[in-house]
Amino acid sequence: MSLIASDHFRIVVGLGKSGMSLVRFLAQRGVSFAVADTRENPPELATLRRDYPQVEVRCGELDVEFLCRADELYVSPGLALATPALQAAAARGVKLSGDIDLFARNAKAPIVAISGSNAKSTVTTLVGEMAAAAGKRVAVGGNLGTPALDLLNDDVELYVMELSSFQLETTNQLGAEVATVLNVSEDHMDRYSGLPAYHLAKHRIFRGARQVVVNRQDALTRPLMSEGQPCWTFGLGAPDFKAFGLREENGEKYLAFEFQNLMPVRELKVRGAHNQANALAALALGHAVGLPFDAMLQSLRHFTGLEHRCQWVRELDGVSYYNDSKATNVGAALAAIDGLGMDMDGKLILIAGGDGKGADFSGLRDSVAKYCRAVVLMGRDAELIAEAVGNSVPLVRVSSLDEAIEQSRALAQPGDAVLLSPACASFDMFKNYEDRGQLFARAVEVLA
Ligand code: UMA
Ligand code: ADP
Repeated sequence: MSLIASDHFRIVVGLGKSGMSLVRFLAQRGVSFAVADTRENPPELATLRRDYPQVEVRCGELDVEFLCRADELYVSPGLALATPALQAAAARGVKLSGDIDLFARNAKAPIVAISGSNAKSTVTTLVGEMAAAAGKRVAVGGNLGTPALDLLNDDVELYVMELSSFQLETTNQLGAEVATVLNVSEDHMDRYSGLPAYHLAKHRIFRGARQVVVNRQDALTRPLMSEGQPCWTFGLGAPDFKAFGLREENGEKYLAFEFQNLMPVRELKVRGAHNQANALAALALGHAVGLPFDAMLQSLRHFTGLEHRCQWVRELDGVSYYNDSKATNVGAALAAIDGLGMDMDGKLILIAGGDGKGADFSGLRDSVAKYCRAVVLMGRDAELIAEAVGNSVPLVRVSSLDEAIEQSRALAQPGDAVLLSPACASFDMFKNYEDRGQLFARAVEVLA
């Protein structure tokens, strides 16, 4: 049975990856729909024309009259619901929806739902690997990798979903088996009126959740309205009941659950306190859905981290180079600066800057003063960062990534590390964060 009314007309707004997954989903179920995108040449247009030539597509500025032909619009997470044409359609009674509610209504297996400002992809991947190690038929995706609707399959035993605030804005009832907001710090301030609006969007993940996982060190991760569900916690302090944390015994630090030590922290391959928090969060989520500890710990021992997240590239002249291109907001860059900084004897040469998405960079000031030898700034919002971090360390302005690497190399001393952790999106200078990270890694690899 398809859980979708067949007498309604729908329009998919946005023809990117999630839009195309909606097209496939609706077409397979014989639902009538059309497609709109504000771009003249959206990414999946050729695929749509090839595979579904009968579907009507409107490209370019959204036409409210056209949108109002629909009972319901499936809006891409990339488009703000505040877009005037969408609001005009909503005012005339058209429902604004997204792919995640549709996914949730059609998923037959329990859902592990993961949001947060940072660490979503890392924790989602880890829980997916833990479930696979436990022998579960697991599907992993959402904001990361495969769009939600493309994951639907009756054979799946567990869904592990990374969900962004953009996806959650249109999510009314997820009904996850366990849901978490890993942490909350400013991001996407070009789309939200402020932190409270962003926070509210993230918290929609808890709607209908049977269990929740909370970060003890971040009060903003607690559900706003508790429905009395079982609540597991994680944090870097020693754990108590229903809690995961770190415990030190005889000079050895352990990942621990309640009063049981699970595994020495030194067996983790990923570095930094933030990655220890991520391991604990993954354990809490996995435990909530009944994954056995031995399989989960085996996955943790093997996990070497994801590309572009504090990834070690090479050492040259006693200086390590790290690619943290995925640090597209201040919270992520801080985790890298603090995490690496407190773990090493030398100092950091930080390469930062790009499209700041309206962020307040002043949070970087103390960590830069404490752990950096210099900051190399590039990109559109370089001056905003310069103003925010002040004069505690030398600031060097550059106009390209190659120049940033050259200057960093000249500034670094043996024992230091060069860290690309921009605290900004990449779109002012690069295709995306992957492009930025790959160009950095390649340029560093060929340094002679
Ligand atoms: N756009 C338009 N007009 C449109 C539709 C989109 O100009 O009519 C532009 C917007 O600038 C938008 C961009 O195109 O930001 C991408 O929109 P899209 O509909 O082409 O996006 P998809 O390919 O469907 O990708 C979306 C998510 N993108 C965003 O939320 C911006 C992907 O997350 C996600 O993997 C994919 O759905 C599958 O679920 C990416 C992302 O950057 C990785 N997410 C943000 C993040 O992680 O910070 C939230
Ligand atoms: P997301 O999917 O939420 O963007 P990722 O796992 O891709 O998360 O990591 C994004 C960035 O956040 C990386 O730069 C990474 O180093 C940083 N990061 C990882 N874990 C944490 C954490 N627990 N707190 C803050 N930042 C983190």
